[in-house]
Amino acid sequence: MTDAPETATPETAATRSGFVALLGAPNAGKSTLVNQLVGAKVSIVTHKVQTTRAIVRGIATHDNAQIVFVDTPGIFKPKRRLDTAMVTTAWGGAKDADIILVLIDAERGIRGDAAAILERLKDVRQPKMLILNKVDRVKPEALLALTSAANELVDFERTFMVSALTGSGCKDLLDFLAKRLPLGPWYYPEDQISDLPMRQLAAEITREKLYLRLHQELPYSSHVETEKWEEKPDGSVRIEQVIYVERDSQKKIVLGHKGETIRAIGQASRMEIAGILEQKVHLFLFVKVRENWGNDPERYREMGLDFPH
Ligand SMILES: Nc1nc2c(ncn2[C@@H]2O[C@H](COP(=O)(O)OP(=O)(O)OP(=O)(O)O)[C@@H](O)[C@H]2O)c(=O)[nH]1
Ligand SMILES: [Mg+2]
Repeated sequence: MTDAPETATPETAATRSGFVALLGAPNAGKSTLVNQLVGAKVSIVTHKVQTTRAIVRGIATHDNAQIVFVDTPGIFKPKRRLDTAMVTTAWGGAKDADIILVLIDAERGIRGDAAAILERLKDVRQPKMLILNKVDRVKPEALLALTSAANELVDFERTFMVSALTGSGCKDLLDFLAKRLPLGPWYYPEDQISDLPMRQLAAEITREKLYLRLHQELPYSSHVETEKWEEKPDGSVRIEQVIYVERDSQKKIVLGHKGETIRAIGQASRMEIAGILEQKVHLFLFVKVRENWGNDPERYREMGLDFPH
């Protein structure tokens, strides 16, 4: 009974792979955690709610596993059409996942949006892990109380306590996921860390700078698209982006006094894009008023969202 044919080569038998979706209320730290686990910035982060608008996949390899993290928009009670598209997209991202990580901001606890998410998770069949994030901000006693309260509501397989910001607890999570995912070949080339095209990541980076710079409702009324991407013979790249806003008064705010605001946004964005590309970047930002962009199907297509009718 020797020399039986192997059904798989040792390499393929050893590899694991799968999709791990992160769900949670806005601002729970999903994008920060994806960036921390991938080890590079693939998804933009701000202190404001509703930063992530569409699905962003960040890819990590750990031990013999390729873990595809699916960053989703925060889940909340939608009001506008764009909100509905974001929330539908978030739940959709969970549908195809092998494992779901449910993020709770440990400082906020189970309130409002987080409570509603836990309620709806009862109907989700995939294995679910509870991730208490921002543990750098709370006392251990509070974490234990939160763990038991959440586990009473939902049948979590495991609970992890992490700080996406400092990286605390993140290696344990990666170790666990790398073993927990099913056997199978990798989905992406070994060195790929994101599935977002560079044009889109560049638009996201500008949107991040806009969020960081502007206040109140303005960020939510704006949208950024990369319109031109031209590689120059001298090795530099010329990028043109349009910032869409809804009203003329908003355009004035984005431009700022003598164009100061847009210049600062452009400079911060250009520096970050250049750092990623390792290339000299000439970035040109234009502001356009498009009153009803929040109801324009074409804008949704650009963002990778379905248009809710
Ligand atoms: N102190 C602390 N802050 C954190 C941690 N993780 C994330 N944050 C902060 O929380 C804020 C929101 O982080 P994001 O990663 O954008 O949150 P998100 O869940 O992706 O938010 P949406 O995309 O709006 O749904 C940012 O200011 C982060 O720096 C953490 O572990 N500790
Ligand atoms: Mg996010």
